[in-house]
Amino acid sequence: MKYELYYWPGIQGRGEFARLVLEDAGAEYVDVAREPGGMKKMEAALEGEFKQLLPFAPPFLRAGDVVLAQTALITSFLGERLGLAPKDEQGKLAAMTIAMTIADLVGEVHDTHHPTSVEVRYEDQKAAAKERAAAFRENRIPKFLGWLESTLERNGDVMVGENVSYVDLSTFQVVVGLEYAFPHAMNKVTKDTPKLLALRDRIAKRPKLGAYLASKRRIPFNQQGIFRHYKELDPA
Ligand SMILES: N[C@@H](CCC(=O)N[C@@H](CS)C(=O)NCC(=O)O)C(=O)O
Repeated sequence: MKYELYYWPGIQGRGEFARLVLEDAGAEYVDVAREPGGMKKMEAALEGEFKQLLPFAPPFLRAGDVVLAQTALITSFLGERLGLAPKDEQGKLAAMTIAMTIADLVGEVHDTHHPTSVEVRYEDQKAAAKERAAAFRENRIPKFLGWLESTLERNGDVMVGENVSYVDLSTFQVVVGLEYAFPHAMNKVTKDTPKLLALRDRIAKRPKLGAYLASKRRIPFNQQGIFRHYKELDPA
């Protein structure tokens, strides 16, 4: 099976959550929009090329005859197929629940730099962004990270079940993304999340994932993605 991932070519963004599962599992995949002519293929899909589904927005995935979208669903689908998901019903549902909560967190990260409108650039909504980011730093980062830490404390060394799953990879990504975007705010909070930091470090050292993170395939964080660093949104 050769998977086709469709996502914006210049950013990690939400597509990265899917890339991490594919890379950690050593799956064969094409990052379609990063290939020559790939943007046109992605646009065609967004205009209705696939009979199975009209995706609203990237990321979306084609796996043979199957097409699906929504980051949490894509990672769960891939995790279950590629041996990176719990096998029992409660475990599968717990994993999906955590993945969807991480998707909520990612949405809130996005809204710190785009609080008013998705279409308008950050520079034109800076005042609202400052207010939104302050509330995010003060209340939401501690609440979300505290919850991720408690989930780990309850379960052990991984987020769900006994083995590393796609949820651990997504947890890694959201932690490193937040550390890039909000280093000062994160410094305050991660003193109280030792298990989360240990998980981050263990995931980064996984052989296939570590090789991916060190490769050119891993797009560096930048100011077009979801996790952006603006000094004024993360004062010391
Ligand atoms: N809930 C969706 C959100 C998808 C989404 O917002 N994708 C962004 C890129 S990260 C996009 O291209 N949005 C275009 C739009 O919303 O018009 C998910 O988690 O995958």
